[in-house]
Amino acid sequence: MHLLRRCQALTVLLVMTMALSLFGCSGSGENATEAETTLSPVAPAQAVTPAQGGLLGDLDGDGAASVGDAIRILRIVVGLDPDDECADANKNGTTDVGDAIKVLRCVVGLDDWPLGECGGGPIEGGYQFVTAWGSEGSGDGQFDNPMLVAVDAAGNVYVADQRNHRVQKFTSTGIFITKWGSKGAGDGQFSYPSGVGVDAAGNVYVGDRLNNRVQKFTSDGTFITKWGSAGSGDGELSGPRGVAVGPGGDVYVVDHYNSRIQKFTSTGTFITKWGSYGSGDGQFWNCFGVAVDADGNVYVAEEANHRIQKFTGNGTFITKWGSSGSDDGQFNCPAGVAVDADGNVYVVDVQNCRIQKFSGTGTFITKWGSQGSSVGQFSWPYGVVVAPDGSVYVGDTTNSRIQKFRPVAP
Ligand SMILES: [Ca+2]
Ligand SMILES: [Ca+2]
Repeated sequence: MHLLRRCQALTVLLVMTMALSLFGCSGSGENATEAETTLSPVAPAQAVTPAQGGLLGDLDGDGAASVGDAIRILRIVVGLDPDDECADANKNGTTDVGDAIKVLRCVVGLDDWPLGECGGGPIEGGYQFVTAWGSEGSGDGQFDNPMLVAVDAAGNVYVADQRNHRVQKFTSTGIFITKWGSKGAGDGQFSYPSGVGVDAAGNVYVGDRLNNRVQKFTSDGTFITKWGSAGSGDGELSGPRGVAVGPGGDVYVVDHYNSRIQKFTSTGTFITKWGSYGSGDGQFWNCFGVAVDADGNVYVAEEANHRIQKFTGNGTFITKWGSSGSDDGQFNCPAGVAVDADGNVYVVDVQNCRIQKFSGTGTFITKWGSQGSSVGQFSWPYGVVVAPDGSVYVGDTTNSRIQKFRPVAP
């Protein structure tokens, strides 16, 4: 993104905003503008203390609405300033032109000020709710059964939007960037995609579940290659679920109905496999999510065995933890699994409607979440991923939304 282009976009947005505010329009903020879809991601905030909170739309913190606040919002929209959770004046979950319009309406007295509180989201288990986005539907930013999620090195979030047969890409604050896919078996089409993984270069791998294949795309959704077909031979797949990329670029695929993990090169050449149906060490029962740590160790979540298994990158069993239940360290159908830069493991405990966090050897650290639709609550969540800055994104499946949390100091 060139500075000139940003400045031009900023000027256009400013003129548009002023015009809309003068005519008393209220921006819906539902549709991403061209500026939003092309802006480059901003560096995620390294928040380590709980947000103190403030007033929505008051970007300079002086307790009043001003034109300066609106300009600050527009600078965020076009990528000149990092995002601020107090920017979402119209409360639609993203920073957009509508927020600047909302503030300007307050400046000229068309709307009442203040617009509400920002920041200071509920804290549970050492994690603070930051934001949520999405609702049920098929429009941009809407979901139908969102499953597993992934994040790239820049902090962008990818969602396997299963029943919409597509992948959606968002900024770290939930601004819609792009989408790709439709129902079908052609290149770039999907049949109930369930898993998504991203490599260090930003390429996106999708577990195309009922097409029994993996598809690889660029970070903006351009088809690169595909591999797999229905079966149980090497390189064949049966209902692939989770997909994860190791530190060397190899791709691990949860071969759900074959009860095994398959490992491929980044272009789909079969390397190795392990697992069989069962409950012993190295066996799987309804394996679902997979994650790889910085050392190349592989973590697999199994819904029906209610456990996490840890392997070397070539499938040698290391350890396991978990059993059926709702106590700390127990699971009721774990699905998504993720690992952070320090090697901590995060598990979506689907029917307990919570996230549990463990050390890399399975020692329970913390948990958060309960069943419901309020912020910080979940309804049959499936996906979890940790961004480079430690933010945790959860695919809150039955609530048709993504929720973002951040670790906070006590
Ligand atoms: Ca202000
Ligand atoms: Ca907004």
